[in-house]
Amino acid sequence: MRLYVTPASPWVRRVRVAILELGIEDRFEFVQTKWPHSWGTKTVAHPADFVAATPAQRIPALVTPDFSLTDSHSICDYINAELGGYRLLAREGVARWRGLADISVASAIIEAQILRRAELLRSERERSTDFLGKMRERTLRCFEALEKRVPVAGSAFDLAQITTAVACSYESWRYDADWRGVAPKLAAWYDIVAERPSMKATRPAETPQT
Ligand SMILES: N[C@@H](CCC(=O)N[C@@H](CS)C(=O)NCC(=O)O)C(=O)O
Repeated sequence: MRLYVTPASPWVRRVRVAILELGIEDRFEFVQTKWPHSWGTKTVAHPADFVAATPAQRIPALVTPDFSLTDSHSICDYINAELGGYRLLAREGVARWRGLADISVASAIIEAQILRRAELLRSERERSTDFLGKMRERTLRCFEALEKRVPVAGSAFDLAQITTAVACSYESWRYDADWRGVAPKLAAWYDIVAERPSMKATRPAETPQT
């Protein structure tokens, strides 16, 4: 299976960490993508195989022999159900819905982080400071919510924890450490899970430019 990636993307990272946690990396061919900074506002040119893989032209995208999946949610769902024996998210019941509740808040953070990034790639003249402020406020509000449900030490590093850890990491890497002030217990938890081999192997780095 072919997985389109870049080390800067938190959406890609949650998929890559999930794969590493399940020990199934030999099932994938990882294809590094390249992006110009103009991706934030313009449709950019991509190689034909990537265009064929995903009409959304976003990463992550997974091509299996039978179908293609064009976002991290469906890819994580596929990996968990078909390759992971539901070890990263319960198949049903309250554990599933609690997991998805946390995933939805952590994903709201990642979405705001990426929207903010796209806005910051515009020229200063074009940027909306209102929009940037709104995304930052949403991010901090969601960190505050996650602070009220910090994972118990030693509990399974599942999809909810993976998505949360990726959001924490991206915020410090791209922006600042203010989230640690609003979510100190979460920050202490993050410092522990950041040392997992799957997290260390996927530390963010800038995307190669076309
Ligand atoms: N909801 C999607 C979001 C994917 C996404 O926004 N990926 C970004 C990279 S972090 C991207 O490919 N952006 C390029 C673009 O929007 O043109 C997911 O879960 O995968």
